[in-house]
Amino acid sequence: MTITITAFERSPDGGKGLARDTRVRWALEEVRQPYEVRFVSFARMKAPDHLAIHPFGQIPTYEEGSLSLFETGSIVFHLAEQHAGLLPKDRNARARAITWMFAALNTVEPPILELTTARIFEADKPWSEARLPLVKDRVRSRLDSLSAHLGVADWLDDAFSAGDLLMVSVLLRLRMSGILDEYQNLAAYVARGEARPAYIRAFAAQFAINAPPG
Ligand code: GTB
Repeated sequence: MTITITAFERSPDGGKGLARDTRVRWALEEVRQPYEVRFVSFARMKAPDHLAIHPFGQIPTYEEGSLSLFETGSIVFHLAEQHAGLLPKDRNARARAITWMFAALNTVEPPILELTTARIFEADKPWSEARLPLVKDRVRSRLDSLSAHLGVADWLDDAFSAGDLLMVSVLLRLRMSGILDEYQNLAAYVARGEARPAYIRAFAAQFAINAPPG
């Protein structure tokens, strides 16, 4: 059955892979599932036909036959359940990998999103300069713990899993801020994720659409 995802008609990041369709593309590549992409404009995202599959009017979405999903965590989990390659077979290892998926989205991603908001959307506010160090420290607090857990390991829990896919995707957003490079093992962890052939294919696919001309 054909899988169709949605992505920005033109991503504001110009192909840096920061929009959330990249993590879904990455998961699809890890499990070797072909997919099609329906590109949507910001206006189209708020139109009734898109709202019918994404109540919050966002990308990405996932359609496969009569199933339509939104939320990258749910989409990656669905793929990991349906196909081998993203979740271990052992029951406990599988539960731990799922725990890391939640940790990436519920514990690590929120302060990173807050930093993006502070750096980009609130930069012109009179209180922005005073607030930024507090926001950065909340990110560092999460990274201190994550870095201590990872130590010298390659992945969060033995073999690469959907937990790593989401964690790397979340951490990637920090690169521009310079904070990721304060943590040598986390910077290497992200680079390890980006070096996976499946990530390289996913990145190239979104880059081909979003790269600035020339
Ligand atoms: N929790 C949801 C999920 O994980 O699926 C969040 C989905 C989401 O935030 N989607 C964003 C969106 O559709 C795109 S990724 N925004 C439009 C809207 O809300 O109206 C967020 C994003 C946007 C732009 C960049 N960028 O240019 O760097 C990076 C990330």
